[in-house]
Amino acid sequence: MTTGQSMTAAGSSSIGESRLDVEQIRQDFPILGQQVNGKPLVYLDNAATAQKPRVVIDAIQEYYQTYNSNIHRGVHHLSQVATEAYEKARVKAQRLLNASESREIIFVRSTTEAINLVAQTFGRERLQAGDEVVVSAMEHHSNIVPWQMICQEKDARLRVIPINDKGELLLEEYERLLSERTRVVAVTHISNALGTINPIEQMIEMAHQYDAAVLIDGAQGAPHLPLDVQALDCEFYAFSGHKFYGPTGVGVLYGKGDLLDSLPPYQGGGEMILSVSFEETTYNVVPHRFEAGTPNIVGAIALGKAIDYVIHIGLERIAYHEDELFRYATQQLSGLPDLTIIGTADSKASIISFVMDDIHAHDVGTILDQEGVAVRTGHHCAQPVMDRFEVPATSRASFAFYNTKEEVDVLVEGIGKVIEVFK
Ligand code: 7TS
Repeated sequence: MTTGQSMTAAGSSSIGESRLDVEQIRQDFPILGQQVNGKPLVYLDNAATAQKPRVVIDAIQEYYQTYNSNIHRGVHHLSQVATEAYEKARVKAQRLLNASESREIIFVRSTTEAINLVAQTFGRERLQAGDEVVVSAMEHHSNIVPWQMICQEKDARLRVIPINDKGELLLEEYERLLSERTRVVAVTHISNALGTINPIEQMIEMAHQYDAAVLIDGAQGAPHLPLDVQALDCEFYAFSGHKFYGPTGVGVLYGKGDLLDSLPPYQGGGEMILSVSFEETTYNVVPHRFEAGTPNIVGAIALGKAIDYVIHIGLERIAYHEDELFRYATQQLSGLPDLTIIGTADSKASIISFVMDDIHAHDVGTILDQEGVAVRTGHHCAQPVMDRFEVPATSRASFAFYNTKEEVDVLVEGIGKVIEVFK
């Protein structure tokens, strides 16, 4: 943890110690102050999308009010200002991930698009019949289906790392799956349905022994853990802006520079070309080769502001606070009758999925909503996880750095009401 540093996280006041001043931070998120169903909002659906600090909201308004313009093509003033802001955001993402060059950052629509991009470029070019792609049994659908699609097309095989009853990957099974046929390992950093933090460093090293490329789905990882893609040595790392306190419609794909240079384009159009004629088109350099058409300019700029905001608070302090909340919530929920936590890995992030005896998750969610508590219910786009644990759905509370222990108490009281209603 960072200690003893005087930081002015979240606005103007000095925190002056390693703990977060959560009440101060909450002032930066206008949405958190509202009431839902006559109760103060308790927002515990951060794994689906996180709330936005005022600096992000203001950046969006400022862009449209003062310098809305297309980028990389105008000599006029507004275009230059917008281009500079967009490219600055790329450098912010580079620093967040500790990528060695800014061209290794590609702005995409979301994690989903990032994974499709890799499957349709790297996968399309490198996979041959009989090759294998390894994913895990705890992947979000967006890290399964794009691989399934390209495997079908190439007559390649999708292999799946199984998980144990705690929701941990079985590393000895992973080792057995790896071979000279493995071209890609695509695995999530943190499971959105179970909260498991996977040992990706070790998994990347194991994959590299077979020269397989590794894509890390960082949709849940990037907002909650400090990252260093150079130390990790993964080929690709993907995350979504909207789970990182930024806007929807923008995300980041990191790829190793030399590898990106060697890949064909994903989509064709403006911006990704150097020259076009009906006889021949030459493609632009990385990252522009992968950013066809007018991108989400304001999205990238506002994501840059979110990155500044998060870095200012400090991902280590965020991880520490969220871990405290997670431990407290786990302890409180474990004491409740008729409630079972799904996903009890030794290494977990601040995501708690649970089921209640004879009560459907949607009923849990509806009653909690009456108390102002927002949780997600359903299969969380991870149906294989539901199958593995033989449940149709779970209720899921997922925490961010602006959540408090008092909010955990409201959740626990709300679940008490659920029990009252159904027993
Ligand atoms: N990967 C993981 C691990 C995710 O949790 C999600 C979204 C995605 C990929 C896809 O992200 P997107 O931004 O491209 O949609 N997870 C969730 C969730 O848990 N609830 O809603 C969306």
